[in-house]
Amino acid sequence: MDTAQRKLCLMGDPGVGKSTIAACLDQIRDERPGVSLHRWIHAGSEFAVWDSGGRSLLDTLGQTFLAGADGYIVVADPARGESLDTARQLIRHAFELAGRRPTLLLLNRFDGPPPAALPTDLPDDVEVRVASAARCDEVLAAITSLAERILAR
Ligand SMILES: Nc1nc2c(ncn2[C@@H]2O[C@H](COP(=O)(O)OP(=O)(O)OP(=O)(O)O)[C@@H](O)[C@H]2O)c(=O)[nH]1
Ligand SMILES: [Mg+2]
Repeated sequence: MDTAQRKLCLMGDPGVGKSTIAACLDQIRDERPGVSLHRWIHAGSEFAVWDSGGRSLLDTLGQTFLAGADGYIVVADPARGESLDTARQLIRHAFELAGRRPTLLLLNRFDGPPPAALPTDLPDDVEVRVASAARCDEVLAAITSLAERILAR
């Protein structure tokens, strides 16, 4: 068992499906105002997933929330264009404030068809995946891929 705990920060506009995604990982281990912590074990390594539920964009970018992050999971709803703009902004600011880290941009398709086009012009460290938050198999595949990039660093 790897004793180091990795921190993943889960961010995105209100209602894009962050908590639904987090619920695929494990039960909530800790709940504080504006943040829920989930614990997830992958390949013998422990990940703490910080869900920024109910926070404003600015709060999410607070130093405490982002401090020590090993990776970012940024969620957007491709049917809500502004949530993609927020996602790009969050990625840019997180890289500036807490450092460039492996990042998953998860497009939650809300059970609809996959988006016609995936966003481009994203930094190298960002992997874009389409998944329905209601389907944990897709979510887990996307987060596993992120975890493996973190563990390989
Ligand atoms: N059908 C369907 N509903 C979804 C999906 N993802 C999220 N929802 C629903 O959309 C609503 C918002 O999802 P949440 O997971 O609470 O979104 P959130 O990003 O955590 O929202 P905040 O914490 O308010 O920022 C809930 O009612 C979910 O059940 C999905 O893939 N399919
Ligand atoms: Mg939430």
